[in-house]
Amino acid sequence: MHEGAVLLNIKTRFQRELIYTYIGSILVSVNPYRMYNIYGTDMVLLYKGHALGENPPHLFAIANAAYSKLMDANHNQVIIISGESGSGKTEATKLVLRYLAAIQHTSNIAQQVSPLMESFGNAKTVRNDNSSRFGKYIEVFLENGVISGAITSQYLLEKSRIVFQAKDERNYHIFYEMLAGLPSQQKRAFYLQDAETYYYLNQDQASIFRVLASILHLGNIFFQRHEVLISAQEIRVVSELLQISPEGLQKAITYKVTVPLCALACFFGFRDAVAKILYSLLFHWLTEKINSQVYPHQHTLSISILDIYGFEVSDLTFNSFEQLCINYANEYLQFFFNRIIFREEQEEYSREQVLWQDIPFSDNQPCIDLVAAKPHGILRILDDQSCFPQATDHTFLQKCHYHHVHNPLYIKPKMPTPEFGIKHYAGRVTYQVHKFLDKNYDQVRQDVLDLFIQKDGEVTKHFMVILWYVSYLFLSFLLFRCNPFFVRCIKPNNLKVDELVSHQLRHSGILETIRIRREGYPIRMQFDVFLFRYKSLVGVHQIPAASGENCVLMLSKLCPLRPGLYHVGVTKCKRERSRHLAALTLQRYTRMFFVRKRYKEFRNKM
Ligand code: AOV
Ligand code: MG
Repeated sequence: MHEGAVLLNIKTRFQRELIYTYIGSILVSVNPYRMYNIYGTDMVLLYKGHALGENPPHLFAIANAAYSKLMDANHNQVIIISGESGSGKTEATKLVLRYLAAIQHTSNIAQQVSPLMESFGNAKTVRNDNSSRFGKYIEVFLENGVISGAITSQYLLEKSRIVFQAKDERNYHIFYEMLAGLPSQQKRAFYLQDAETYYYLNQDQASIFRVLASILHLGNIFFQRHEVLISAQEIRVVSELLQISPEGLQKAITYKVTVPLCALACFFGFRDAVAKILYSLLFHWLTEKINSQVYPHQHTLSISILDIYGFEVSDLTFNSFEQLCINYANEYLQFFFNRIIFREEQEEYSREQVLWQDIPFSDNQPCIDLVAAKPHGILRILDDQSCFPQATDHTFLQKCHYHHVHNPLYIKPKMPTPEFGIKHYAGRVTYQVHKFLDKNYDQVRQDVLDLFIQKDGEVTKHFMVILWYVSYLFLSFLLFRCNPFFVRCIKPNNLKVDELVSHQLRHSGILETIRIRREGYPIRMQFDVFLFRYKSLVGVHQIPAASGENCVLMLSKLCPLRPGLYHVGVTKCKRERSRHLAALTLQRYTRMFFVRKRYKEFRNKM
């Protein structure tokens, strides 16, 4: 078991149109970029009620395992789907939801939640035409095994996209959909009917369009040649759409442009901050609206699915505050993955009462600390600096350099460029500090909030509580409550399949998992399973009684045994890794033994 072998396996299977592979209990999914006929009712029935491993690897098997475990263990389950941008996380999320609905013939929650969430939260990027620009955590509640409702939480919507898109990227789908849809009466009627059927949103659509339209109008407010030439028309339209006072808006904007030093920058900053806050309020409101339609009567046990945006490492694009947040979320997910996999190993050993030594594993806690630990984590410094009126991106950067220059995971640029680097688990990323302070400050900008508070203080305050909950730490409390299943999505590249895939494998922690297993006891088999599997090799027809002694007896007939090469646990027989047999697992060993024996028989016959 090494990188090359894993890679070859995944590749061969992929070429045979088998996109799913298990590595231990982890499901690896390689995005085929075309729909195979593997998600129909026949497949649902095939996987329903069958344990992992009974059928070929499939996402449905994981969904079924989560369901069975919830029923058996009476414990919350979570399916954590990770992988680079465009690797298939969101599609996998929808398939899991589809499976859960199909096994009990209930309506598909995904069908109700996904289209709207994707319109407002997904956009075309260079990596994925339907890239999620927010993190999503869907809890599906079950009462006596039957779906009773769902709650969707969303995290860290990428707000900068509303006012700025990189080359070849687009704004959120909804803007184009609205513009394409509205002029055509027929299309609009169809959409309204659609929404009416599923969400009962028809009476609210006007306000949605009002906010969206006002965002577009806001973007068109310019001023020319350093003169305050904001058209009264624009002010009127925007304030009417937003139902705020035109004087308030005018005053706020004029105040901004009269600040002498940074008039232009301040003005645009303010304008964009209003647009961003408006959109995120809309997105929050929408999520709540969707939740209210499918809200469970009571919070019973749940199966949750986590689908966040993938790690973004690129030297070609500009990495800013958003990328730091996205990458931190992924870093945290990796931390969780390591802990769980390692803990599982540890628990298995102690359950089986097998002595073992500590196995080192690459822990990314130091990186988590660098980004977010109190008091000097980078995001902490940023929060701190955001409270000082004199602070700038430059002072923020200097503080980061000061506190972390000796941290091996921190990269201070050799030249005095306005950037810093972080060695993440998935690679090294350089962040440009330009606008870091503004972007962080945007989350809580009082001058922008004041605009809306005049109108309806209560509602706005309520929204702000949600907004402040930006929480890069959201993952911790949610995930540790549940029993996890992991799906690692991989994006193939037809030009450079191996290189690209091996990079993702290495950085996903899958190879690390294999290493940890190999360092300990890679092969563990239950006594009865072991005896059943190998009985014919020793010419026994009856399965011997399931005991450790019988396993050792059988093993000694199969291959030369030395004490220390194997361990007998409470329920399982384990083969220890030895220096000589490092790569030779028991399974392969006995297979070889078997083949040689057959070959001898064959030769004798000839
Ligand atoms: P992502 O969620 O992982 O990216 P998506 O789930 O949006 O990626 O997948 C990207 C595209 O790949 C989809 O639009 C489909 O065309 C295709 N695809 C994904 N999974 C499958 C599948 N199982 N079978 C067939 N086609 C598939 V991002 O949201 O960008 O991190 O932020
Ligand atoms: Mg996605």
